[in-house]
Amino acid sequence: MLPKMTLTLSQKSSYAQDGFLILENLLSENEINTFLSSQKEYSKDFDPGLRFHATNPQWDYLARHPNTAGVAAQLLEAKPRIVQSMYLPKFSGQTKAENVGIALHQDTHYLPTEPNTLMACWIALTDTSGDNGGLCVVPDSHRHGLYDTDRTSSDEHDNWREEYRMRDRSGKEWIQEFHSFEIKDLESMDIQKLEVPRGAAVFFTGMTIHGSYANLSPSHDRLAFAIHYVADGTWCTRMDVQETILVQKYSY
Ligand SMILES: O=C(O)CCC(=O)C(=O)O
Repeated sequence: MLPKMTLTLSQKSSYAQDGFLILENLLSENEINTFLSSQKEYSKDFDPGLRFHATNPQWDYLARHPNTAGVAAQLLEAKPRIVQSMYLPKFSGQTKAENVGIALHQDTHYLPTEPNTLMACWIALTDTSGDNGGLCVVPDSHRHGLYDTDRTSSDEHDNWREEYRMRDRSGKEWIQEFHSFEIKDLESMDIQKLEVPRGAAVFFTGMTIHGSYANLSPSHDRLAFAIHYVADGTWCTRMDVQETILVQKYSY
């Protein structure tokens, strides 16, 4: 395991200003290979859900790692709680339809929390860029509230609809429908296609607009793993991810 990174003041202020921060060499080659080979036992159709870190040691390892949860603690200035984790592979050599991207969005739209401390750590497990469906962000988009949206219409992006059970702090429950959307009036020149090398990660706030396009590369897989955290004491309104896991050991 690589030693825990300590963020500089300039890294923290760049995260606060831009809404995201890229850090290189978070994971070692050995850690990446161990994770990827552990995934080979699952079939393509296996759905791990959003809380596989609660039962799978390799997912748990990445979600609690000093350079993921430890950095999240420093950015949140609080002990982090793991909300959800996702393995996000987009294999090369596929058609656009087989390999669509995730429409640009703000995570807070899908995962309301109170207070809003939601943040993400998106780890590149291969070299990623705009050429293989890498992560895109809109710098400084996190300071303008939730943007207006339209139902997803482009064939570039996954199209879905899902109903979730919700519960607020007072115990009130309801069902809420969520669906994929496009952010209205987004200028393509505002979208930054990031180059994130294998072993590096992008940390971004729940309000930062981000997403991706299809991997149209004939030969370069885009493999990524994302973990969403909140600060200890935060309430997650969606019931399917309400059982968050506290990572005790990192100071901030
Ligand atoms: O990996 C992607 O393409 C997008 C990931 C994402 O939306 C997230 O981590 O919240």
